[in-house]
Amino acid sequence: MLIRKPSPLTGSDIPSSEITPKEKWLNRRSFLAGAVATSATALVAGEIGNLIAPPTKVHAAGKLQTVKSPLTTTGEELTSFQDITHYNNFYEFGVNKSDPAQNAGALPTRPWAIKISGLVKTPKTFDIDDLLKLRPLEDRTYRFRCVEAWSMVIPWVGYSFSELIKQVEPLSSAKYVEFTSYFNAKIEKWWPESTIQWPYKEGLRMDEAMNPLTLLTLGLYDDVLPNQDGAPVRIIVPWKYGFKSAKSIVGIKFVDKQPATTWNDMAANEYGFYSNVNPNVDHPRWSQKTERVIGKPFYAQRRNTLLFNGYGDFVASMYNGMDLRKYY
Ligand SMILES: Nc1nc2c(c(=O)[nH]1)N[C@H]1C(S)=C(S)[C@@H](COP(=O)(O)O)O[C@H]1N2
Ligand SMILES: [Mo]
Repeated sequence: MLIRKPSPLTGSDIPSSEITPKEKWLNRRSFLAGAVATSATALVAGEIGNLIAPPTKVHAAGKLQTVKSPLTTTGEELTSFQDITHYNNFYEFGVNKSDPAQNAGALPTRPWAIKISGLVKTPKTFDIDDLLKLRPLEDRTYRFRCVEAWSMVIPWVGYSFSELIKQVEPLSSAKYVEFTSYFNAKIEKWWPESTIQWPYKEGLRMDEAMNPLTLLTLGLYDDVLPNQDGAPVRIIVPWKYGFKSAKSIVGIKFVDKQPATTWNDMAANEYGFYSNVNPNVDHPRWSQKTERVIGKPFYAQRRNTLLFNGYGDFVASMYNGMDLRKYY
């Protein structure tokens, strides 16, 4: 992405770790591989659509009790916990990929309130511990594609954001949702390393926010979110580039106009509001046709990027009639 120093595209990559995920995840993976092999839907799109229904209980090996979501992406190797937590973008804690792991320990994740306001019938402020109890927590593995053309496969924990939206009853005038990340210049003292206007802000159109794939994310690998991944709560929108997924959210506001968003403000010609993953629309400074899979050996890293990150069956209809070159 566009930053002052150093450019993430000119070699600040840290070597990806080869550390093996915990044994339980290997077990889960082989369980899933079996389930997929016997599933009639296994070949849908070749990539995703491998839905396993109904949700089944999985072993509570971590701190959070989760159920397997029918909306999980299967058949792809999970990125290791080590890579997911040591190769991050969280510019409040520094612009290098290894900075958040080092610095985000400073983030105070309790107490934590999320204020929901704007065009809703019942504005509410939720305590994070109530959000954790609001709905059964699901293990939802999604492919994650950063606009910088790298990707991971991450076993997130959470539930559909629509479940939270229902709690506040949006008015019909609510057309967009705006997310605001936590910002404290004294705590996140690395903020001057980029030219971002803090706090970090992101937004979705109402139908995108309501789409069942949009995940209110409270954990990963069956545990609470590590600070560097946006503790204690973030949003994950798996068919969009990673920067749409605001971390450490403190504010959710329902509005009638498309909200200003951080990267769009920084460089509108490079980062659109929609930012749907699209191999046919290149970033002005690099191709989006392929991506580097973090954690794979260098000779196996490149893979083709899929339109909507492979989630087209679930989301493409929201963009019917829209020119995706214009609304990038
Ligand atoms: N508050 C905040 N949210 C953020 C960012 C950030 O710098 N600050 N970076 C974004 C970008 S560019 C990406 S790719 C993802 C990275 O999430 P991860 O580190 O958990 O992989 O978070 C997004 N959300
Ligand atoms: Mo990103």
